[in-house]
Amino acid sequence: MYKARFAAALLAVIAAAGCTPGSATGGSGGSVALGAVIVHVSLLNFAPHGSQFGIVAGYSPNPLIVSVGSTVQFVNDDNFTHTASSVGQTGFPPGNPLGQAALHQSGTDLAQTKWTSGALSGGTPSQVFTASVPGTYYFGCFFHYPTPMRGVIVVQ
Ligand SMILES: [Cu+2]
Repeated sequence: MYKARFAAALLAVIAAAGCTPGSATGGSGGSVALGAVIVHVSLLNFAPHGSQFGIVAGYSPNPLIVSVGSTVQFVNDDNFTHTASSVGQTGFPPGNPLGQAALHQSGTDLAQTKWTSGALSGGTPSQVFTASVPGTYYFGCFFHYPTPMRGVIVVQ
């Protein structure tokens, strides 16, 4: 009896969490948010190619163009760890500007400085980012920047 009631309560909690907008979080146990534009993350699948922003790779679509007010979420399609971490709005910096802080999830809006998915293990989705301010957002992977993992999101 107790076990049955506990199981029912647990299911109710899970159902409630699944219905809460923006409830998705990074790390293990995160879920893909309804309505979010998904950026797939894969070193293996998305080879370097030229773009108006320079060579990009490791994310798809890349560059991604979204309207103001959209939400964006990164999903790691590989079976090893990546990040999607802001490197600013003025182009790709040389070298690797990403420090250890990139490994710890931060930010919920692309317009925030130094937003990062944190370390996304294989198959894991990031937190949801809102695209609230028009602009060009450059990002990359802590482990694989500058080549071959860097991307651009244009918010317009
Ligand atoms: Cu990577």
